[in-house]
Amino acid sequence: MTTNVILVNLAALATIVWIVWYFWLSEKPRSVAVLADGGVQEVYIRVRGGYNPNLIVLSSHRPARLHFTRRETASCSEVVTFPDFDISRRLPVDEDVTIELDEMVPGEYDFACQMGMLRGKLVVTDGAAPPTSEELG
Ligand SMILES: [Cu+2]
Repeated sequence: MTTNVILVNLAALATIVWIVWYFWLSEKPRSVAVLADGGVQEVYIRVRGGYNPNLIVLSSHRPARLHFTRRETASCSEVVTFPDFDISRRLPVDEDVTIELDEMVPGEYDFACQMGMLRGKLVVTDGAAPPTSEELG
């Protein structure tokens, strides 16, 4: 193997490592729902190259309202799906799309774009209200 081939392979490997880290391993800030009047947990999610936040902590004792706003035209993020709840929603650019969820059994529920490239997760805990950031550590 010539040096050039080795360098190309190393560059390819570095790219793969970066992709794995970026999409699956990097810790993005988690979000705790805001409790609105009427006891509904409100969460605002910005969609642009991913979901921000992509880790959302909810209480199992209250319904939730997820507001998605897609700030890009890339077709990848056009649809958001919640496979566990059989929900699939189109996200028109710059529109607030609200997904209403009833009280959920504690657990983890993934959401993603249609091809599963953008991913997020709801973490539903047994707390009476959304946990505070101190409780989360
Ligand atoms: Cu996609």
